[in-house]
Amino acid sequence: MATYAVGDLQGCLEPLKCLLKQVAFDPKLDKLWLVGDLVNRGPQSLETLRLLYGMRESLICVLGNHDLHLLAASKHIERLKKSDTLREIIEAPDGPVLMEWLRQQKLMHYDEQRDVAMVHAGIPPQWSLRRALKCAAEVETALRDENLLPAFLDGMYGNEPSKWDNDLKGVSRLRVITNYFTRMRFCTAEGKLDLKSKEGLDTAPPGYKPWFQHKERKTRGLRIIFGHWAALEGNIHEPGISALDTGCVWGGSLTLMNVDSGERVSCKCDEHGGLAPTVAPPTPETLPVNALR
Ligand SMILES: [Mn+2]
Repeated sequence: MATYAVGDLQGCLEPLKCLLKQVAFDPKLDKLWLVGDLVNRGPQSLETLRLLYGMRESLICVLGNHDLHLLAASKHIERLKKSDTLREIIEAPDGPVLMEWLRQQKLMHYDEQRDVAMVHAGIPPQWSLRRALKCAAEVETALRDENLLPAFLDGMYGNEPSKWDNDLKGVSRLRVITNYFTRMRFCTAEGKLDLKSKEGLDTAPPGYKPWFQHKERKTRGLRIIFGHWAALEGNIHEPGISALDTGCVWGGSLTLMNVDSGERVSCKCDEHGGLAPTVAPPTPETLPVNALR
């Protein structure tokens, strides 16, 4: 019985299957945590969702920006961008069931026993664990409520307000919460977001840092698992913080981590998010028949 967390799948079905096989994942015994961005950009978003839905009892899932974008695009197809590969889900006969399942997922998971949290992008430095869970619950409520959902999805896009304020109301309040949990990379110690920079740790705009590097961060000491930031390539050296997005859809790899031991395995992806061909072992040089005797 093991608990694993896997990085951003983005429709990379074959690399996911490769990882599950590597750890001999048993859905009856084991648990799989998903850091979000289950779909989009990769080659098999629909089939990935189908596989996950089939094993939903074994999953814990937080939503990423691409998952929320799918939900919004399913209501207004014109929201699809050229680079999106989500249409196959929206048009599939089982699309509504799959998206209904997605809508029930969380923005933040907290495992009390392990004292581990999982989010797609991060938790802003000025938020305590308690505050983060409360804010995640506000968005989760809007997602699950038929009456609140359309206004949330309509108002979800945009970079403002760039900073949390307790007095924010309505969709702008939900928007900044959603941006923290699903889009954040760099911010100030007070939680002012820069949503434009997407590259590595050393590319922070002046005055900004990766969200997890602020000394003042209130969740220091809490273990946090996150995805979203492919440019980190899974390499950060921040105690307790695990970055799992290793850029499967960008020719990197898909990474799975044992939540308790921290042990990682990965499967190499090709530049389209398929499984990279394994390098064949070198064949012994053809020997003359006599030499084999
Ligand atoms: Mn993302």
